[in-house]
Amino acid sequence: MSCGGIDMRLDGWVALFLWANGLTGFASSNLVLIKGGRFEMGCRHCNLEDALPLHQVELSSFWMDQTPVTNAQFGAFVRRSKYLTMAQTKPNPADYPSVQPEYLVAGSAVFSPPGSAVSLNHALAWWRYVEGASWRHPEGPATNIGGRLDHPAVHIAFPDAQAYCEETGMRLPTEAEFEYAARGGLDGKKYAWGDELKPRGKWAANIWQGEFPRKNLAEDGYSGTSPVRAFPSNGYGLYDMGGNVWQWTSDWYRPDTYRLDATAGIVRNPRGPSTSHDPFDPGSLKRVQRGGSFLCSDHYCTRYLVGSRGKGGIDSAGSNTGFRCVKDFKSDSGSKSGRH
Ligand SMILES: [Ca+2]
Repeated sequence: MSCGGIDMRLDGWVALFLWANGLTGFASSNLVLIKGGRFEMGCRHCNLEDALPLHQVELSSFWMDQTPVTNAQFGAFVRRSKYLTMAQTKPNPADYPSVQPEYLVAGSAVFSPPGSAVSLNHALAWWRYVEGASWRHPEGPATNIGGRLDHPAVHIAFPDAQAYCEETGMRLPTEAEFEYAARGGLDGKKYAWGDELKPRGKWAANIWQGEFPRKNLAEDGYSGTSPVRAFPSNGYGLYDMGGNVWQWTSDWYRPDTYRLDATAGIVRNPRGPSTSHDPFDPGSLKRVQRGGSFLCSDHYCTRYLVGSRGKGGIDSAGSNTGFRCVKDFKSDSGSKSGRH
């Protein structure tokens, strides 16, 4: 990958020229410059209370990873830093006083389709905690990422994503930045690519087809994760802003965030609430996740709807949890750290 300082600097200056001339969406290596502006945040199509009311948000310009962070990129980070993810680390008994120590083993949640129909109210029916599952071994110790280097890294907990972004001189996107970028310049549309789920009869994202969670028809070509550029980019040149994997944002999750923001008129560069609260799981600290995943379908989850919101406990992840990073736009910031 071309990431030498000179190449990156040239890319940066070209991007700046295009930005100055109103031409956004230019990719600087793996980064896309998202020109700041105002948009209507929230989802009128989702039937989800926490994604309402619609409200006006204004953002400064920023750079964003063109794709979710891939296994190849995460592997390079691990080689540089020797970082161990939370899934690779035995939980500390002091953090889980109600759990018997013998059950505290390193691992992560792996999607495991049940053999028969189950209630969609009980997610544990299709998730299994697998000892040894991690980004290197997505379905457990006997599996690996061979052939999946261009897929998103998964089993990434919030601190893991944060560590990667910091090491590469970046940060996680705010929830508002993610939605603004995902809309790709389209106003008030249902999806990152428009209003049709299957434009021109083709699947536009890696989601679930068939009876969830039992029957995965994989009509879009993928039953699990897909290469990060397998589906068309949105209007800003960003891939996988809906479907494939959930992606962390830096905002704490609260269901009333939009209600409070909407009282403030135009909200500028919101960074989310100062505390987390999920009334359905009050004991857990959660950050907002965006994008839905390959497990979302039109009758379950549907969080690939561009204005919908997801949430995840900061210390947990699964075989459909990934991330991407952003970076503040400054007049000299076209040259990235060169570590992507
Ligand atoms: Ca699929």
